[in-house]
Amino acid sequence: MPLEASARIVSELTSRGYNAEREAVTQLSSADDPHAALERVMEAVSDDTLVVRTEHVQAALAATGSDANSTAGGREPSPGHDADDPSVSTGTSAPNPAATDGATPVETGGSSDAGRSANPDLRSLEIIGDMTGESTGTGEYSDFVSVFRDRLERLGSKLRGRINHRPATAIQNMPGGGEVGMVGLVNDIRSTASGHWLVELEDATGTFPWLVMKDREYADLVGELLCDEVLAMEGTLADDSGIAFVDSMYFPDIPRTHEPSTADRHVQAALISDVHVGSQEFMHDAWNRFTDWLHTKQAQHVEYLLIAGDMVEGVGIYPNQDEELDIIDIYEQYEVFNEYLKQVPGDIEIVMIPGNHDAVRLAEPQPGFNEDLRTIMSAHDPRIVSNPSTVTLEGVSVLMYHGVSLDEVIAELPEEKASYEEPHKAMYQLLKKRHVAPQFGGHTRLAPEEQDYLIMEDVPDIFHTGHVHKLGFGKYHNVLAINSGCWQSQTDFQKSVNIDPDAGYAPIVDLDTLDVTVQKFS
Ligand code: D5M
Ligand code: FE
Ligand code: ZN
Repeated sequence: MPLEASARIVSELTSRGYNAEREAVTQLSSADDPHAALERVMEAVSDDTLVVRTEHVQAALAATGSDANSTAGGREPSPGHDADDPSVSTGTSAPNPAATDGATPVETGGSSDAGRSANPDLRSLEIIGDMTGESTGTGEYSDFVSVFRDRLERLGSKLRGRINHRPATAIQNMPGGGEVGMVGLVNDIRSTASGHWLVELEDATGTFPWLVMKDREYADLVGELLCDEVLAMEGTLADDSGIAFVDSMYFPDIPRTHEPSTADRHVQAALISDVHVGSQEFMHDAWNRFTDWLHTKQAQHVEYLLIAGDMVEGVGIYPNQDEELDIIDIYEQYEVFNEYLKQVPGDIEIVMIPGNHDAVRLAEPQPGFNEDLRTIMSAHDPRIVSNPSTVTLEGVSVLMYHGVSLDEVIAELPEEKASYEEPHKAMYQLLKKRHVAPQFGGHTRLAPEEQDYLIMEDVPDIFHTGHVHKLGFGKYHNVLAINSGCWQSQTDFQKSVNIDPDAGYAPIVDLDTLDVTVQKFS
């Protein structure tokens, strides 16, 4: 009964426009007459209430004297729990005895679902790099100059200490035959008639060509290069000083010694993306199962939900997309998305960034949603930030980026280094380049700003992307890379190009260990 009763309460609350804390739902479903209790709470809460909280339920139950045990705070003491701590769960029995997780619940014979373990005081959530409202770009040539100068300066500083480097113009004037080094942006990559590679690097003073011989160990790395990424090269100048032969190549990269931070307690985050509400292929059944699961004991440690873009299907994103739309009005898509968000327990913190299907500018960095859309999506009070942004959860930094550049990395790099089947490997490449979307002028549209918001200045503990609709995760130099799948079944376009999406999965990360488990809802 608990899960079913809770699910009924949740759907009753959402149909009336309310979101609810897990514990509030637990208490309602445990009442002698849940329906009557719900009605009393509805009468008691004020019109502008968005989230029905435990206090509301306790106050309503206490006010009617239905709760014989009520204490001054209207709280019902529960065996085995600290009744003075309002955050400690009073929901005690697991709905499914098979679904225990080690923390044996106290069996009271009463009913509950989630049995919230969260103490909101233990939570911390900080946002870094949200550029919403900070956009200064005008699209003028000077902005392009500034953004690339900033990129070269900041990523270059990660390389300059590692080699003895010179500016491009100084290298041209050095005597032939000497050892030389340079830090620059990749300006051009060409193969020569004899099968060697010519990589042109650019810095603030000019450009210089570097020749990678096909039989050298570094030849393999040329296949990983993308235009406009920052790297360093060392080599030997030709006799006429017009070119240098590469001996070593360096990427900004994640230090191998990187030790990720972890949370001080057992707490989890669900990482998802690509919900695509409004598409005929949006999998509402899987979503409902996911949000029902979040209300269960098994999910009691899930206190954060991160959504990495493509909340809705949008309109006019691809040719003929309208033929597969279930909801044709973009605002209505967000309104319905908001209804689905309400099903998420009200005591889970939600952070979201936009993706290429969302109603914000397409060029990256994408600012967070505007006021109108924030108002539409306000029921669960999510934190809405730019794409990309970094959110630090109890010390664990998560770089969230929608992932449009992954298409490009996968298209340009050899299969074994990046593929749709192993999207996390494409993410490794971005980590190595310390930039979420290095290449300018390709598939990924970039908006020039005074500073380059797409740089990974600090090493994240977790890198979370979506977009390619494939689930994959792994570690690169101890950074956990997760691409989170989607909630949309295969579209006609995906069928035509043989993309088989991983739909209806939720990867769950233990923030205390960075271990991942995948929950399947499809
Ligand atoms: O992207 C979902 C994935 O499918 C991503 O890898 C791009 C690709 N995709 C989907 N539709 C198209 C069209 N029409 N052209 C090119 N690539 C496409 P999403 O952002 O959800 O559309
Ligand atoms: Fe998507
Ligand atoms: Zn996308």
